[in-house]
Amino acid sequence: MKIIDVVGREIYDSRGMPTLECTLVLEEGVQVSASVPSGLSRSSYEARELRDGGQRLMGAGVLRAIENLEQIIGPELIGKTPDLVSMDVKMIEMDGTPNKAFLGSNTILAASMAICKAQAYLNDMETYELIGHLCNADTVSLPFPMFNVINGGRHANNNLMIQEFLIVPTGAENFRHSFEIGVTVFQELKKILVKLGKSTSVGDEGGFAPHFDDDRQALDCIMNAIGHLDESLQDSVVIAIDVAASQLYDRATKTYRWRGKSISDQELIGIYSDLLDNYPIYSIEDGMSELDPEGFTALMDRIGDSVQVVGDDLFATNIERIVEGIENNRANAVVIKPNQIGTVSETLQALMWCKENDVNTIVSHRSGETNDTFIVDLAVGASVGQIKAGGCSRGERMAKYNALLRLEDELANALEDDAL
Ligand code: 2PG
Ligand code: MG
Repeated sequence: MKIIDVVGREIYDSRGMPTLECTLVLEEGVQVSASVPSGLSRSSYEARELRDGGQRLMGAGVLRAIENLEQIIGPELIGKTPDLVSMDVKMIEMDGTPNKAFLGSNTILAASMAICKAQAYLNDMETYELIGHLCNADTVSLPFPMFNVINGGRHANNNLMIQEFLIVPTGAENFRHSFEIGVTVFQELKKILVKLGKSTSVGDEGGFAPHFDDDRQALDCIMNAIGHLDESLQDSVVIAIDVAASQLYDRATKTYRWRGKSISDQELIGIYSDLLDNYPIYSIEDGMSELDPEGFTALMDRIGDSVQVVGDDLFATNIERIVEGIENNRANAVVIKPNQIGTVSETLQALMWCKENDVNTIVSHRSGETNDTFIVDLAVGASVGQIKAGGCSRGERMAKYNALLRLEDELANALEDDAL
């Protein structure tokens, strides 16, 4: 079945900002669509989104991306059978820049995700099955969810330094049980915030976003909420933070701005050590700036033996950066976001390298999302250990968690059928 048309559409993401949807029209009237997310605390190492500039939609329109999709990429795809790997290579070649700045990472990724879904459809597979197949995996598995319960930094209009406070139920029996634990903690946290007279409005990623005395008070509220769980579960719920420290970094003075003060690498690491002594934090993402790789190594030296030290902005899902960073002891885990690199195949290459080298990975949403659940297929198909897809609220975040719930049921049914 061949592609007969490639159509771009300007749609809007969860922040109400324009983003790109690509529809592939196949023979026999079949249509497959994919839409791309957009980050706010972006890394300078990410592939470049193409935006229109100018006055319309604050310069964020994607009409040029649509033009590239329909007039440059489209003619290459039309008349061919969807094939992710060769088509990604072709689009990278047509772009010709190191960071996809010519065609736009949003343009290329929207096409790449749609091609992946179309190829799965043609092979009578679910998208996660095709991804598993492309990763040479014999089995697929569900990830541990990292639920975002409090938003700070650039994802909220509050005074928190840390961008994301997440909880991870490690003692759950299955994904559905994890989700029940996540929802319970989220709802208990809401009651605690109400009692404290704090706002229960949510931030960009669906976690609560009130003002706090400081970041420790946010952690205290989370611990208090976890304390409302059944006693047998309380100790198995751990905390992760994404500091997104690139946002705090002053390039000129090589210091970090923390609660009105300028502090050094070592002082920031001291703050983390203190948090680790007081809270069950198992993972720190972007504890240092992407422009401070030595800071990452210092952090690894201090806590890397016992804590997941995660690089997100540092690596930008770029395999070369990941290899360099892991070899130089900058982190022991990697965030994977398809739109940081701009094609599905390059995302899979990064994931496979991590797997082969025993490096933990976390598949992640962006703060500006659509209802596309592609990252769920990616996490399950490539058997990625962890996924962060936001809080237990907001439709675009729930779309991912609900897709995981459905997939869990589907996989269980398939296992039962096999056993018969
Ligand atoms: C992050 C992401 C997603 P953004 O820093 O990990 O949570 O944020 O999409 O704004 O870059
Ligand atoms: Mg991050």
